[in-house]
Amino acid sequence: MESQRSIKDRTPPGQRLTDGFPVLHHGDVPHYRDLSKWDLKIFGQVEQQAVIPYDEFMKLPRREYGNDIHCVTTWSKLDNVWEGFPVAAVMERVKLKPEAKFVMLHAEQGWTTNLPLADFLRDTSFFGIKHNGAELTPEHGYPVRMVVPHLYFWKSAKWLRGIEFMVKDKPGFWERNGYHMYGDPWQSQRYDFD
Ligand SMILES: Nc1nc2c(c(=O)[nH]1)N[C@H]1C(S)=C(S)[C@@H](COP(=O)(O)O)O[C@H]1N2
Ligand SMILES: [Mo]
Repeated sequence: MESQRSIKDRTPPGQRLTDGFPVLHHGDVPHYRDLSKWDLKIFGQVEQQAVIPYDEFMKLPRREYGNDIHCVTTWSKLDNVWEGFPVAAVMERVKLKPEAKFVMLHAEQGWTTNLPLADFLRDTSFFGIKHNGAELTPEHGYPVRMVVPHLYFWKSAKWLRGIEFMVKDKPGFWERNGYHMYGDPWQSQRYDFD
């Protein structure tokens, strides 16, 4: 159990703990007025692409998740409690082609981040809608953000709109700008030369 490990053992090398919840992103915060226009598109290496409208997405089974998050800029925040949807609930809507090995997460305004399929499918990865009891604020990714807690937090796309399955790994936004392709906080995989 996470909570039985000491705080020191839960803090990756080079990280400092914070009780706050810093806001970090590139570009503007989207403010949604009309969520009837929101959908999540699942495409790429799938037999048939799927588009899940907001109302339908919100009806997926919800779960509570507890985790620690580690940002590449050296802050870590322990004991987050989230409400979200399991990745498996969304994966029921598509049939993956056997060639699918990597995922590109697409956010509003064209922001992207890449990760291996196996990391996306881990049962600790999820679509987050609430953090510590409150609906996500616009700054933290409202209405839906990805949460992949075992990788640096830049892989946790805010304002998620698309999931693309790929044959080969491709760099997303920060990965094209010098960040690591994988981003394991326990291996300090911060930059492409780490
Ligand atoms: N869509 C989008 N998601 C994003 C980013 C971004 O620029 N755009 N930045 C990432 C980075 S670098 C971090 S550290 C976390 C920060 O999440 P927070 O602002 O909720 O702390 O969001 C990640 N998700
Ligand atoms: Mo970050």
